[in-house]
Amino acid sequence: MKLEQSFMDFMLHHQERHNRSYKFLALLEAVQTAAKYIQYFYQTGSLKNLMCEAGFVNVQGENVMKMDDIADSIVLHYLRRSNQVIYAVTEEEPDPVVLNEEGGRYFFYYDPLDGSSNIKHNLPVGFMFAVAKRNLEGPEDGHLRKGSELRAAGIFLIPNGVFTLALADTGVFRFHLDETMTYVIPENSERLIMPEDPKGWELSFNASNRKAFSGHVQEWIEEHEPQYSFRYMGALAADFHRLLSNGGMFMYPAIVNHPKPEKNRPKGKLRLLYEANVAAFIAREAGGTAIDEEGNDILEIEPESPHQRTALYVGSPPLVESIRARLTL
Ligand code: FDP
Repeated sequence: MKLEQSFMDFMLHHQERHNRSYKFLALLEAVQTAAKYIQYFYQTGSLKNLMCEAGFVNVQGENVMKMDDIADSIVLHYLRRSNQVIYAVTEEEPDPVVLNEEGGRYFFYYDPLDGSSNIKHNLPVGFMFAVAKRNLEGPEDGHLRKGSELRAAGIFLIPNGVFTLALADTGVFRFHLDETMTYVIPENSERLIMPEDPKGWELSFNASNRKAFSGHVQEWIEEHEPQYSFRYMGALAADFHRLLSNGGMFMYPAIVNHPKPEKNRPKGKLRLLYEANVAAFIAREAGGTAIDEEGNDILEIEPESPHQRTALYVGSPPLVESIRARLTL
């Protein structure tokens, strides 16, 4: 009989080895419980008529799906129960949700169900999150944290049952949901490092947008695309998941040449705090890197608002550096 190590056991040992508090464990216990409930609702959603629009739009003007709403309520419920979170920034609420201002230790930034267009097809979506810590030395001013100050970030791929977790200065680990609904780490798993060998590298972007990218980006794509396979699932959580294993680059460039100018997105589409930073932080811990349209490191962008958008180029350093050189010409 083969018994795998559970995620919580893995974390318990990690916290003990590094002399860390158990408060982070309490937070992650809440987070993984929420992910399992989301997984359950997602898997059974088609039978309960949940994979459709909820009938209202969110702060970003996007149609909210019933599953987005359910996933958000689940996450907020368990974060509140944990008592560990000062406030949470969620894609679904205009303002940060205050949870435990006095006693909380962490800031939690999340997208409860990234990749909404996949929902009605039952295709992969992701619960993406990032964690920063209260200032323990002095008074806490509650400002939004930049990516380089994060302590952890993770993606639950739903309904595939794979959980990727990056811990600051420690690395990236993958856990799989087993038959008992426990996240476990397969025996002899090593920390995940993006492959340096370009043989399996892939490019990932929405190809229908390519003529709307800047001239520099279009030129770069024309020069480089013949060397790589192209993959795009339409959910950052899923596309980035694949990229992390295979290497290459995921990009969602700024849209600056759209035939309908009102559809331009000069600041990019993805949200800095709970999409771009999550991918960038995980990439950093796996040996990768990430930049925005101006060539700035994603993790060094000082957030100005909870739902701030950014362009994103994330992946294997040689590819990201080569497009950085082009973007900063
Ligand atoms: P979605 O709009 O379906 O929620 O920012 C969210 C996101 O998905 C990402 O997950 C995904 O990478 C991107 O937007 C997809 O956008 P396009 O449909 O424009 O390709």
